[in-house]
Amino acid sequence: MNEAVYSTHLTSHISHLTSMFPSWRWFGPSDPVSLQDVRQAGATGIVSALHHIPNGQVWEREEILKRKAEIEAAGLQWSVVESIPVHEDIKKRTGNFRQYIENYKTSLRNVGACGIPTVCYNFMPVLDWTRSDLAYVVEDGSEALRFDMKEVAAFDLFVLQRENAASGYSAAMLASAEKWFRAADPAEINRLTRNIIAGLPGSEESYSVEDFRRTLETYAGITADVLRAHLHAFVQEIAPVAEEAGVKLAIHPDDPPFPMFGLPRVVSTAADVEALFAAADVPANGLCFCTGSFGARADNDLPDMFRQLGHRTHFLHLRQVQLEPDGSFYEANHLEGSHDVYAIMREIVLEEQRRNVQLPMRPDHGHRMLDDLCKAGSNPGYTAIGRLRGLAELRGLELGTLRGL
Ligand code: DNO
Repeated sequence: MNEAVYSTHLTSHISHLTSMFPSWRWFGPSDPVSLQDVRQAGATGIVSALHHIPNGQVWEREEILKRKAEIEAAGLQWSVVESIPVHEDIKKRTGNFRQYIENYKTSLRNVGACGIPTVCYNFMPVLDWTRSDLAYVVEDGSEALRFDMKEVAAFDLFVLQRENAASGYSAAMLASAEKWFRAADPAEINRLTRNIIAGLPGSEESYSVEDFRRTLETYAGITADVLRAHLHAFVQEIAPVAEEAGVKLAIHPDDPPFPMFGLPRVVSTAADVEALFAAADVPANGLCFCTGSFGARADNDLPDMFRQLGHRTHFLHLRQVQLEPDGSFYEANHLEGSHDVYAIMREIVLEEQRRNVQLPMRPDHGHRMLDDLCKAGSNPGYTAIGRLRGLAELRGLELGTLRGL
């Protein structure tokens, strides 16, 4: 056998060729997945946020440094803040929005001063990401997250009873939503309601049906154009501060990337992102390229989008969705689903070489599988083993892609 096999040469060759910065979302000390688990999964970067700080308040340096020290004590590096949440007042430009923008700038300066290079955020009104089923059993027995259009429509029409809701759905969708609702028992309806409005992991908001209805009303008159103008005005203020603080901003796309419950969406397509880049033309004004979020629209061609938007992409969320004809989707294994993962990976690797950067990448979500199926208290989408599988598969694909260039 060739002597080289026994030397470290091969391993160092491999790590030299790995271009992404393998990262992992960690919700902080209460996360059932420990930092040691993360190391064993093969990630070296941590994506984390100070969830205990109320939305809108300043992240003080002391608090940031405390979390950073904890991460570093485990031999890991805090690669990305996900997220500093954007207060609803900023999205609507009402109430205390001026103060909240000032606080946001201070937080960015503090994050930069503490040496964390990237901050992810989103501009989705009212709800962060949305799913209807958190335990959709796929054919191998593992559980995936699912967005079922007829169930979401049933919630909208019959639980929320939103005025004019029916005008947002096709006749066929109205019929299947009604059929589903008539057959569903109260426990199912309750579960669906909670899944949609009680707040998924990482969301900063949680509502009762009554609160949700009231909050939706506060968006009356906020059309897509108005929300877009508010986003651009916000980014025009914070991007120069981020630039100066040495922080790269990475906006997370809408998940899913289409209007829901009458709320507009403005970060769903390449055109939306191009307009945002143009609104504040500095490198710090960038994107979190989330393949699963953009990928929930059949008309988003992901490799094409990456070719177009990669130059300002500062963070990667990699996962796959399986699309269905009525607009529903579920989260497929990381290398399966409706999009060509190899073609996307190729664009990523080429862009990283062009820019000579290692983009932080986290395997976004994963199925609940194996031992995790027996554990209580895991965060939907954020179990250890499903993400470990995703990370391993993605890193293998990356290495193969690099070697094959
Ligand atoms: C879901 C996540 C989102 C994301 C925020 C970013 O799994 O990708 O909650 O963190 O939208 O601000």
